Amino acid sequence: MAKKKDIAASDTSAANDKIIGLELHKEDSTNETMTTNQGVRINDDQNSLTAGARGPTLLEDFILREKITHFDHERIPERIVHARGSAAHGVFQVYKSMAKYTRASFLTDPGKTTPVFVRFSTVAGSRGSTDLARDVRGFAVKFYTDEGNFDLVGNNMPVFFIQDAIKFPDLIHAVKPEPDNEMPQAASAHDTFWDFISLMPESTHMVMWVMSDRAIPRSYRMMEGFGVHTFRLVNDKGEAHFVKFHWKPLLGVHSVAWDEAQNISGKDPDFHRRDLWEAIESGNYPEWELGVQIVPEADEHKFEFDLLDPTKIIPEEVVPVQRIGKLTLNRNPDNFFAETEQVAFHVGNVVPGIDFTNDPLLQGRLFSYTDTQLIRLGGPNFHEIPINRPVAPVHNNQRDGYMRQTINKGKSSYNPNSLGGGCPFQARAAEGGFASYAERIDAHKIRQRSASFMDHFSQARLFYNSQSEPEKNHIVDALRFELGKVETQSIRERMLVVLAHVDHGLANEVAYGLGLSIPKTLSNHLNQSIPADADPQSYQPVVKESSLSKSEALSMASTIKDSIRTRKIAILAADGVNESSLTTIQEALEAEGAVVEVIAPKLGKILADTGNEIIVKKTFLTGASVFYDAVYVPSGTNSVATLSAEADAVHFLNEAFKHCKAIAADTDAIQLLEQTYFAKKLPEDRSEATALREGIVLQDSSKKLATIFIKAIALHRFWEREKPRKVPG
Ligand code: HDD
Repeated sequence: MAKKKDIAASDTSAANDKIIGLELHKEDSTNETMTTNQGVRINDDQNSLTAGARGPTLLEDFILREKITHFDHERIPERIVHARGSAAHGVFQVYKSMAKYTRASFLTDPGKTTPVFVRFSTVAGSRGSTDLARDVRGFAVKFYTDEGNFDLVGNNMPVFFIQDAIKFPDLIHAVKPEPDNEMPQAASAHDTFWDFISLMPESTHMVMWVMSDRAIPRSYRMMEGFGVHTFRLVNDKGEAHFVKFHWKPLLGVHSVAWDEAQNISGKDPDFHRRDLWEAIESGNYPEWELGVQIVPEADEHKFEFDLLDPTKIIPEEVVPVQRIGKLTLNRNPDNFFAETEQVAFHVGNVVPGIDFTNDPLLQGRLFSYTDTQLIRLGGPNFHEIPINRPVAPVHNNQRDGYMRQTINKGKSSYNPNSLGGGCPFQARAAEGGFASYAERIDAHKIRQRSASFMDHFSQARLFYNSQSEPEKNHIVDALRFELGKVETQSIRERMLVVLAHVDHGLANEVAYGLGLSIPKTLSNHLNQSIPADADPQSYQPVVKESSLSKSEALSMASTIKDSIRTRKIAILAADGVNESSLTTIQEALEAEGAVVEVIAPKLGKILADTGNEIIVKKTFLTGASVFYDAVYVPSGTNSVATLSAEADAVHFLNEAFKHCKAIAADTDAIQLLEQTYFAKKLPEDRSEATALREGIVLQDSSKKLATIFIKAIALHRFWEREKPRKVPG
C-alpha cells in the first residue's frame, strides 16, 4: 500500500506535470498494439522480410529499416562538461515575500509553489563514468515560474577555477582525459590538469575546495549548492541589490572517505544516482533551503575582495545567509533521455526581478549555454522539448528550424506589423516585461584584468584554516594523491610553490609525501598567465590576509549531525542469529528513518535461533561496507561462529573501521570483532562517552545499544580514528 506521503507526492507530481505540460507528451504502451512511427500495426517484430526462409533480406522491409535507422541515431552528443548526471522533479516555495528586493513572482508569493527540475552532475567524466570521481558537482535548478523559466546553474562549491570565461576551454582541455591516449577518465590526477593549475594562481581557492572532501559527497542529497556569481535582485521600483544564492541541504553536508570513493567507483559507479532515485522512490524527499546573501548596491566596494570575482566567497560571518524558501524533490523522471539528458540549462534564463552583474565568467557563460544546446540538441528549437518548455506562454516571431513543433498561425512573423494586428505586443515593465537593470557604464574598450582580482591566496588560506584537523589531513592526502599521479617533476614543484602561498605547513606536508622539498625560488612562475603586452607587475598576485581567521560555514565538521534519516545500516548475520538481538536494533534504527539491510553469506533467508526466517537483502559478494554508513553485529552463537570463519565478513568490518564508520555489536558477538585488525582497539570502557568518541558501541542491552548507536551514526564519521601525522616541521 502506498504511504500517505507517497500519495501526496504523486498528486503534487501529477499536478506539476500538468502545469509544465509534460503529461501531454507521455506515452504509455500498456494494452496497446505495437506500431511503426507512421502508426501502422506491426505483426512480426522478430524476423526481417527475406526472400525465402534462408534467403537475403529485402530492401523493401520498411519495418526493419525504420527500426534500425532510428536505433542508429539514438545517441546525441554528450555534454562537453557535466556529461554524467541525474535529475529529479520537485517544487519550490518561498517562506515570505522578498518583494523588498525582487519583483520575481516566485520569490514574492509564499502561497505559490513553483515546479522545478534539478540535475546534479560531475564535471570532467563522460556520460558513463563513475559518480564518485573527485570532482566538482553541478547543481542546476530549472524553476518553471509563471513569468518564464529561471535557471540557477550552480555547483556544490561556491567559487570557480578561473576569473574569465575566455579561460574555460583551456581549463576543460586540461582536466579532460589527455588527448593522445584519452586517459585518465573522470579524474584530475594527471599532468595536463596540474600543469595548467600550477600556472594559474587564480585557481588556488577552488583547488582547496576540490582537494577537500566536498569533492566526494556522500550523496547529492547531502551537498550544498551555490550560484557562484554575484547576481542582482531588482524590485518593482527598479532598485537593485547584489545577491549570492545558496542551497542548504536539510540532511547536512557529508562526504565519504577517498579510499571509499575509489572502492565505490568499482562496486557501484551509479552510487549517487541510485541514492537519489531510491530516496525519492521511498518517499524520503530530498530538501534544501534557498539561501541568499544580500548586499546593497552602495556597499559594492566595501569588501576586501571584488564582488565580481568568481574566485571569492562572501564569508557568512560578513554577510549572513538568509534562508528564504524550500526546494523539495519529490518525483523521479519517467524517462532518462527525454528529461535528464535533454534538459537544457542556461544561466541567461532569468525572469523579471533577477539580473546579471559584470562578473566576466558569468558574462561568457551567457553566450556559451545556448550555443552548446544548438549542437547538442540539434537546432534552435530545443526550448520546445517538453522538459525545456516554460509554463508561461510563448509568443514571438521566431519561426522554423530543425524539429519545429509549434504550428504558428497567421501571415505575420515580423514586428512591427499591421496584418497581424501588431501582435504579439511588447510588455511594459509594469506588465511584467523584462527590463534590464540600467547599470551605468562609462569605460574604455580594453582587455584587462582588474587589479581588484589579483588576490589569489587569502581566501584559499581562509578555507584551509577553517577546516578541522581531519579535513586538513584529507586535503594533504588528496594533494599527495593527485600530484603523486603527475609524472612531470617540475609541475609538482610548481604546485608546491603555489601551496606555500596558502600555508607553509600544508606545502611542507604535501612535499614530504612527494619526497620533495619546497623550491626556494618562490612565485617566479605565478604570473605566467598574462597577456603578451602586459606589464608583468600588474599581473603579479597580491599576497594579503583575510581579516577573518576562520569561517565556520566552510567546515563540514560544523554541519547538522542530529539525524540518521535515510542512512544505510548493514546487519551482518548467518543461520542461528539471535532474533531479538537483530530485530530490536533493526526496529530502533528504522524508527529513526534509517534503511537497514541484512547481509549474510548467501541470498534468500537465514534461520534465526527461534526458527523464524529472516530475509537476506545482500551477500558479501553483492554488498560491501562502502555502501553503508554503519554496521551492526547481532549475537547468536552459530551466526557469530559462521561469520568469524568468513573472511569477507571480517573484511566488511575492517573496511567500515578504516572508513571511520560507526560499528556496533552485541557483547555476545565480540568474537567476530576479535578477528578484525582493530581488535586491539576495542574500547574496554563501555560508557556512552567512549562509544561516541571511538564510534564503537559494545553493549548487552539492546535498547541501550540502539540509543548510543543512533547517536554515533548521526555523527557520520569518526575521522580521529585515522592515524596521526608525523611530518617533520
Ligand atoms: Fe558551465 C554545463 C555550472 C562555468 C559552459 N555548467 C554546466 C552545468 C552546470 C554548470 C551545473 C550542467 C547543467 C546540466 O545539468 O545540464 N559552469 C557551471 C558553473 C560555472 C560554470 C557553476 C562557474 C561558476 N560553464 C562555465 C563557463 C562556461 C560554461 C565559464 C563557458 C564559457 N557549462 C558550459 C557548457 C555546458 C555547461 C559548455 C555543458 C552542457 C551545457 O552547458 O548545457 O555550455
